[in-house]
Amino acid sequence: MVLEMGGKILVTGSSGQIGSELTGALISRFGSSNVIATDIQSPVRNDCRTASLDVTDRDAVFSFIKKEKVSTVIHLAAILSARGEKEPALAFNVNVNGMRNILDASVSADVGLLFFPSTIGVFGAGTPRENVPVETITRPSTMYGITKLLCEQLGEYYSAKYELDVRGMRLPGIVSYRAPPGGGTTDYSIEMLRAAAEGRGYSCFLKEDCRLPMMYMPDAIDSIMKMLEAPEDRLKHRTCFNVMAFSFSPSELEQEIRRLRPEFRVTYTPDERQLIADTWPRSLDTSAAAEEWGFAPSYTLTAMVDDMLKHLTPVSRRQ
Ligand code: AKB
Repeated sequence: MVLEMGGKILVTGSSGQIGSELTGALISRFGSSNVIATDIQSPVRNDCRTASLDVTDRDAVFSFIKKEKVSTVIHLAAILSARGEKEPALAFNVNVNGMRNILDASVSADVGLLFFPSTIGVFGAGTPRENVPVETITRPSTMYGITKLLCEQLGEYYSAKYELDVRGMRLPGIVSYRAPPGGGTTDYSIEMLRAAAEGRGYSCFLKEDCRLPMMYMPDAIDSIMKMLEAPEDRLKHRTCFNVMAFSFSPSELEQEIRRLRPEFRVTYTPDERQLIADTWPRSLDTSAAAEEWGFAPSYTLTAMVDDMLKHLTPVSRRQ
């Protein structure tokens, strides 16, 4: 099933980094009366209906999806990598039990399409480092990676067993300026750009040469919309598409920022998040996403840094 005009679209985790922007894109494309934005606390927005929905509350998920006659679920509620290592039981509950509740409720209420983001966290120390193919060694060492790999597999299972079209892509670090990210390993990039825009120095929690796959938010939103609207018969994969726009290390980002802010300085004091990043690849093979649903990111690292600093710089500091 493809995302179509007219059906009700439920977004979980809609106050998060991706949700706060994807919800707006869904409203622009499908109309505000067709989108319901939810989060554990009711989201603050006035362009569509909002509600509080805890995805770990199975009864609440079942009754919400049924009562609202939801036809598509965009399931974004999740605990990310760094927070997941601090609170593994919470990560398991939200990421696995939350996904299972959404899957079962979707099957029982005849939802047609379910999207969830997977992650580069599904890879592990045994995965090749460069140009990683979709099918490769996936033995993650973090609770986040383990739970998201299970979500990929549950998505495949429910798609095969029930008439539920489950789709997902392995997102890299996403850089954006609207809602702050929460609890990820790639969050350093946004913190660094924010510090530079505000005229502060930055102490980075990853090593200066730790290259990771990344993408700018407009390309992430465009990719998710493209994937949702791709005809199902063109998809050979379902829940495990690799996507990324470029790779950079903290020191490469620092150099890019210095192009515009020559006075900007970073110190490097890696913490336990470096251990997570050490198990992730540096680059991915995105050809399956390009072939099957037209993945084509447009922002380069330079264009992203220009745009981020333009938006993040306080009006009082702009020249
Ligand atoms: C994280 O750092 O946990 C996320 C991710 C790469 O999935 N941004």
